[in-house]
Amino acid sequence: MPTANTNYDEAQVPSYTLPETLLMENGETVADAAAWTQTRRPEILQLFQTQVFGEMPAALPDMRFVVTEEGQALGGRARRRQISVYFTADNDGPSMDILLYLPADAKGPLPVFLGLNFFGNHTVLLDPEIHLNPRWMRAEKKNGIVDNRATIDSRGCLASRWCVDEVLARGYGLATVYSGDLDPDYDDGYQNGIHPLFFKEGQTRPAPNEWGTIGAWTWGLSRAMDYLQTDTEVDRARVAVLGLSRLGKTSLWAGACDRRFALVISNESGCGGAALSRRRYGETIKDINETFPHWFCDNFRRYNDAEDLLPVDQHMLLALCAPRPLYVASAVEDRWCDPRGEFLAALGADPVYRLLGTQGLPVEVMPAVDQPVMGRIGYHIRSGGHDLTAYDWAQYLDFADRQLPG
Ligand code: GTR
Repeated sequence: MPTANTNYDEAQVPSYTLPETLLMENGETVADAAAWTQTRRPEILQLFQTQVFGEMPAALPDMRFVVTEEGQALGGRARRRQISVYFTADNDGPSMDILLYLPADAKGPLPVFLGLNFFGNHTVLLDPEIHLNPRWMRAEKKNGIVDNRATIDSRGCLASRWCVDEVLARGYGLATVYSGDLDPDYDDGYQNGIHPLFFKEGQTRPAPNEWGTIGAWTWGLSRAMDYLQTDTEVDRARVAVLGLSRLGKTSLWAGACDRRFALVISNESGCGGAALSRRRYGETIKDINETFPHWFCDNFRRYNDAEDLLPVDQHMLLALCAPRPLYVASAVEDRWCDPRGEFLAALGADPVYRLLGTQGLPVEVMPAVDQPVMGRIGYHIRSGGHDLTAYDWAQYLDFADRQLPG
C-alpha cells in the first residue's frame, strides 16, 4: 500500500548505477556463452539465493503423485485431471493439489501454462467438479472467503484471470496449484507451510540465507513441474510458467532456478519481481519487507533504504532466464509495480539474451500503451490496473505460438 513516502514522480527517481550483468566477480567481462553459463550465471544465481529469495531445498525422496479425479468440462471442450502431490510418505502430511485442463480434441503431448493461484484451484473456472480447497485463505469476502476458508461462492470467482476456454482453444493446457498449499500467505514464523519439513534438528525458522514464502511457492512450482514431466499428455519441453504480482515474483524465481521451464512470464510482478529496486518508484524494498516480512529471506532486509548496496538488481533476475523466452507485462495504472522499472529491467536483461545468440528485446524505448513488442523477450504495458486479463493472455498465447513451436 502506498505511504506518504511513496514516489510516483519520475523526476524524483534517484540516479543510480545498475550492477553489471556481464562483469564477473574476478573483474573480467563475460565474452561468450560459456563464461556466462559456467561462471557469471552461477554467481548471479547465488546472490539471489543468499540475498533475496533464500536458498531452497531439493525435492523430497518420498514424494508421490496420485490422480484423484478425471472428467470433462466446458461442455466437452476440456478434459480435467486433479492430482494430489504428497511430499512425504504420510498422506495427511504436507501436500498440494494440481488442477490440469487439456483441450479435449488435441492430440499428442501438449504445451502447458503453469501458474499458482491466490484462492484455490476451484476459483479458476466455474466447474463444480474441482475440489474445493479446504485450507487457510486470505480473508476476501468478494472472493467468497468466510473465516479464512473457501465457500462455494468462491467457485469460479477468478475465472477472468485464467481464460481457460481461450487457452485450450489455442491448443495449450493449463495447470494450476493454490499457493497456500505450500505456505499460507501470512507471517506465522514459518510454522504452517512446508518449511518445517526441512528444519534441521533444533531449527525453528529458516536461517537468514534460507527461503521464505516466495521460496516455498517456487519450490511448489518445481514439484508441479516434476509431475508434468511424468504426464505423457504434456510436452515436458514446452511448459511455460506464469504468475501475477506476488505470484509473478514467484514465476520469475522459478524460471531462474529451474531451467525445465521453457518460457517465463511475469505479469505485473513489481518490487522483488521484474521492477528495478534502485528506482525506488512505487513499492520499495523496505515497504515490501515491512508489509510481508515472510516473503523473502531475512538477508533481504539489509537492503531496506539501502538499495545501492544490493549486489544485484532485478534485470539480473530476468537475465537468469536467458536464452529462454521471457515476457514481462505491466499495466499503466499499476504504478505501485513501477511499469517503467519493469521495462528497464527487461532492457537490462537484453545484453545477455544477445550474447546467447537470441534477438532479446526488440526495442530500446518503452512502447506505447497496448503496443506489445515481441523478440525473445516480450513486453507490453496495457491499459487498466493491476490484474491478469484476457488481453494479457492473448499476448502470452501469441508469444508462446512464436517462441515455443511444436
Ligand atoms: C501488494 C504487494 C505487491 C504485490 C501485490 C499482489 O500488496 O505490495 O508487491 O505482490 O500485493 O501480490 O497482489
